[in-house]
Amino acid sequence: MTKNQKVLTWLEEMKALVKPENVVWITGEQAQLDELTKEAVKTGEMIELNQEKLPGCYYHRTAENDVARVEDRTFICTPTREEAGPINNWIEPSEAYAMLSKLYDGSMKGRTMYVVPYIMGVYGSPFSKVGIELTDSIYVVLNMNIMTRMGNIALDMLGDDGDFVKCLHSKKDVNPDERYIVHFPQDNTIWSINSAYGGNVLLGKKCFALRIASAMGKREGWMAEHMLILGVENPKGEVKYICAAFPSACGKTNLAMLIPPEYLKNKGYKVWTVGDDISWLRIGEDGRLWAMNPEAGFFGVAPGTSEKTNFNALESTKKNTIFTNVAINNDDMTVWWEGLDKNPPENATEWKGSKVNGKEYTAEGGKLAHPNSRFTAPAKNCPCISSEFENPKGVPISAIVFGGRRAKCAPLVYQSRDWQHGTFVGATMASETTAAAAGAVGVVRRDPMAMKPFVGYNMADYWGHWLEMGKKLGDKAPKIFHVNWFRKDENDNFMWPGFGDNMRVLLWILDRCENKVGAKETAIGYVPNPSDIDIEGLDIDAKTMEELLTIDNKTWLEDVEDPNTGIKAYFAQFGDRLPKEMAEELAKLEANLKK
Ligand code: GTP
Ligand code: SPV
Ligand code: MN
Repeated sequence: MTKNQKVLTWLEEMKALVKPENVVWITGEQAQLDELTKEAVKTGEMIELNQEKLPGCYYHRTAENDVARVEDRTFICTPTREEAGPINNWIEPSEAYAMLSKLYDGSMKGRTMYVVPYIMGVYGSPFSKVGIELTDSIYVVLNMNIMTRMGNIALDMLGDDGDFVKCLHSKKDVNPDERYIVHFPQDNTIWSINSAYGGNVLLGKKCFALRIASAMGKREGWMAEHMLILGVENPKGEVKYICAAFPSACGKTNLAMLIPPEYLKNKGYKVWTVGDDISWLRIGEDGRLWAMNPEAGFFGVAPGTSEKTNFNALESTKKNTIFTNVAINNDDMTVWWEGLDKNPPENATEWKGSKVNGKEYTAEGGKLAHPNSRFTAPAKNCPCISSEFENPKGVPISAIVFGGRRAKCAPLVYQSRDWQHGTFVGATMASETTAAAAGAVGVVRRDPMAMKPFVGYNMADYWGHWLEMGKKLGDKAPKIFHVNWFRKDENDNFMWPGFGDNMRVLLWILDRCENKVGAKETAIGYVPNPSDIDIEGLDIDAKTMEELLTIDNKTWLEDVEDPNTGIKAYFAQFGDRLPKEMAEELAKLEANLKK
């Protein structure tokens, strides 16, 4: 398959450890994928869906204890604890290898080990990188085929002497007490064991393209970010690109594929999707920041996805898609989830596998689909996929947008004063937790740049890297903004309609980038004059709009000073590794708020 000695040596070592019955190289050829799909259907690992209504679509159910990322079992094993930093779990590397080797010993006995070579990025781009994942799961192979460019194409790009990220995955017996997702940034190595859920096992995604790649980016002068990439086309046909970082299940896929409101569509505005989750960013020859999407598919949240909220995502799932932990409509073997429509199937199988009357079950408050149920869909299925999706150079970025789920505090949108302040805005982001990770949902926590669970080194050094990149970019740096689609009123209702109407905010952002519109200077940055956000055709009154854009200095001061959740306390844990620029910005914010 390959003459690359580094690959062959590593493979022999791993085989000796996990002791598989067979080894199968994944070529990427359709015939092989079809065979594997057949086998998975035979063993029950996958369920065939209605091939007329959903051609090429299959269903997979994970273990009940294995439905989300496990942040408390995720480790960054740098040589010293300080390199991993205070917000990452850490084990000394040799200790981690020793502990895990015991778990992996014979973990593939009686099983087949699939060797999955894959590219993050497009074939031949100097920005792309190769990984090889060893796995005992057909589900992983079939998902990797959607999410990456997989098979011989990757070995070809690797060549006889290329380096690659070494990924070892064994679902073993899916024992949650011995589940580990472990990264060795110095060795470009990832070891994942005892899980079969997406983010824990599709090792090209969060493990490589964010945790390992963020460490590579720091060493090599680029950035790996938890960001969607979209293009906004104006009526003149000019396209401007935006990157946006929101925490897991906070609206990246939705924003990346948004459909503009009718009145803007009629004027000729369009949105194009380049990526929905991860950006690799570099400074181009022109000195601007360029972004590329290293993935080939979407691993999207199903609940809440409907024709109304995200038509393009729904369309993307109509063929060659794998659904995980949604509900099945047994009448016609199609899928259903909360928010798809108001008609839960009567003859349903809920995500855990019980047959239920879906109407009664949901009426009693039961959830047919797991809140973190997902679809894995090829990006090429997306009706609004950008013509630049496979451009090996990526796209030039005009604006970076941070955002979170904040019922209070953060306004609909504001702009930072400059890159340094923008870095501070990203570093101090907070958001309510979601079902994308195991643990409590709805608790506000700091999630800097939406990278809390994904940074592969010390978060303080990562902020330093952001500041470095800003210095290199100088006046060509993208402008940095913060948005919040999730502000709630006293009755717990979202105040902003969100989804397609977020386009109204994007237009303000792009106008600011081109100095076409004014703004109000506040303690936290520039906020729109309410009349500058176009609310034509929206059922929203001027008072609500005011409210959405109000900065309450008292609430903000609490956000700075709260001894448990405040920015000050958060920064303190980084000690003198905190860049002085961040301390400066904090002092400035505090002074502004007290004015
Ligand atoms: P990951 O794949 O976990 O990284 O999530 P994501 O950031 O791509 O989030 P996604 O777009 O899948 O949205 C998650 C949930 O938020 C879904 O249930 C959406 O329906 C909901 N959502 C997305 N955008 C909006 C919005 O503008 N307003 C409101 N109220 N809800 C939204
Ligand atoms: C996220 O949790 O941010 C995801 C899904 O995009 S996972 O691949 O599980 O990380
Ligand atoms: Mn994500």
